[in-house]
Amino acid sequence: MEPSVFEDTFARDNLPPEHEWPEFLPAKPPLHYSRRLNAAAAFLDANVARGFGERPAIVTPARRLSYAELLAEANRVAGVLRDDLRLQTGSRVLLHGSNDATTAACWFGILKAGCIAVTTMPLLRAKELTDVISQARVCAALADARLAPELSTAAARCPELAQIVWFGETGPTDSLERRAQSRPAAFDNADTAADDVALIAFTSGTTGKPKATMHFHRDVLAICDAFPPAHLHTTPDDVFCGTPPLGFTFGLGALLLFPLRAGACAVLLESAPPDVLLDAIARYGATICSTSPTAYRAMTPLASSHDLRSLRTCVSAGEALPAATRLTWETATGTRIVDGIGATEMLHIFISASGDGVRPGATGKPVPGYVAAVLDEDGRALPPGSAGRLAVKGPTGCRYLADERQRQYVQNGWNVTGDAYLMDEDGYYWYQARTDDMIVSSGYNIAGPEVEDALLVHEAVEECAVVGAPDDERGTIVKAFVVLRDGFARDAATVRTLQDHAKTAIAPYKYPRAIEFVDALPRTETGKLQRFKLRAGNAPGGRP
Ligand code: 3UK
Repeated sequence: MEPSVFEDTFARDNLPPEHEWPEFLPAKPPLHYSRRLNAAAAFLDANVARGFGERPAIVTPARRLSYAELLAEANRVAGVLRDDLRLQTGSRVLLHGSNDATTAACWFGILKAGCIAVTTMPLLRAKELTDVISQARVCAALADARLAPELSTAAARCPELAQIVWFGETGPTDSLERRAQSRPAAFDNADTAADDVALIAFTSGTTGKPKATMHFHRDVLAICDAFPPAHLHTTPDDVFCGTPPLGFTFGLGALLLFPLRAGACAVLLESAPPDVLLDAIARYGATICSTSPTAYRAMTPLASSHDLRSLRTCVSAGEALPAATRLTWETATGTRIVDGIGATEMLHIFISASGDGVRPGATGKPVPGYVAAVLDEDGRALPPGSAGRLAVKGPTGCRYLADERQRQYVQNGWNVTGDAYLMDEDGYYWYQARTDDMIVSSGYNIAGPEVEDALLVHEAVEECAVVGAPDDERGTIVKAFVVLRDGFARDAATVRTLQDHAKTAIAPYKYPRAIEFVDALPRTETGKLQRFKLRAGNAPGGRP
């Protein structure tokens, strides 16, 4: 490793030992970076230096910041951290805000000051914030004043968190805005090493203690120079928008880092339910939209009443994109979806497909710079056509902060994501299920998402989730939780209709022997189905 500039060595000290790291593939241009690198400079200083100062960097319903303005704002935040709060380089700074311009400026300011950004989602509760603060040994926080109740409760339990600076209109007089005003618009960026930690991101973990993943300055650039050039063909005229929070690395990359790396414009929306997102696409002339499969399903019936002519490409990630969801969206809007699997451990997307390379139902092929394999239980590569454990390596990879689970995720240099996948003869990767979501019923292996895809094409089905449920006779049966569209009855006749439909759409042994109608499906804040809650029988609004 390159000598670190960090005065506070907590992050480097708590990296896993190097023999537990994944293999990092030799960086090829454009993924080769100099040994000293402050990633924030590549997004802000570099764009201003190349004459983009007056171009729009961030647009929100309330504000519009040019690259020069965003650079000045980030520099002032960096000044507050270094000269006002007197933070050492290497200090972990909690960033707790929604998708807005201040949160974005703070993110860059933290990196510029040589501190480590611990970005969190606004909906986290005191308990979750307490875990994050204590695990990452957070020293200071920059937080939206509207989120004060939960964060203050957490802070009271965390002596290591010595300073909180609030931002937003309702903030107190020593708000971040006030402090920043008295700092200069220029800042001498910390001379970080390319392999100094820039970011600690927590997994949205559906079960167990959240895992803190660490990412270096070079990783922050590597994700921008891998997936977007290969599949988005970004230009400075692009306008990005979407829903994932900046506290989720899907959102950080797709809504902030990808646009700014390209000198393009990031539209940030605090919350974007389907009609708001569709409005925003029309209003800001968005060209690239990133959100979840669920959101595409919800937006499809509304699409025709919005002007979406500016839209060029859509990105779907977080969960598998069913072929039916892709088809109905593409038919309704004339815009193609780029599906991509990413993970917090990998920082962003590593398998994807776009344009004529898309095979509906498959995720795609490894993004240039990454390689993938499907492994058996003993870590041997399986031949095409067999389902097994997905393994990847590339310029980014998993380094948990002091966590035993490092040895589960990284095996023989591979990042093992916990997904069951199949590779076909042409090298396309097909998602099956989370490894622990595979259903074994009467000796058959059944992937819940395949049954979900089959049900989703039926007109009565709005959303559904399929899990294994205990059964006296068969051990485990396939059970579907279904949210019906308006106008369909929650009765035995509908159950039978859906079962008959499934039997014709997929091999009959996979049909859901049990169907329960529910009002909604349990999801994480990042939009993922919480199948474990359904297995435990905790569906919201369930009616037997
Ligand atoms: C699942 C997918 C099928 C898969 C993420 C893009 O989701 C992200 O990160 P998380 O750590 O979850 C990782 C897990 O989510 N998954 C994500 N995308 C897909 N499954 N098809 C997909 N397209 O189980 C994976 O292991 O929350 C996504 C960018 C950054 C991210 N952090």
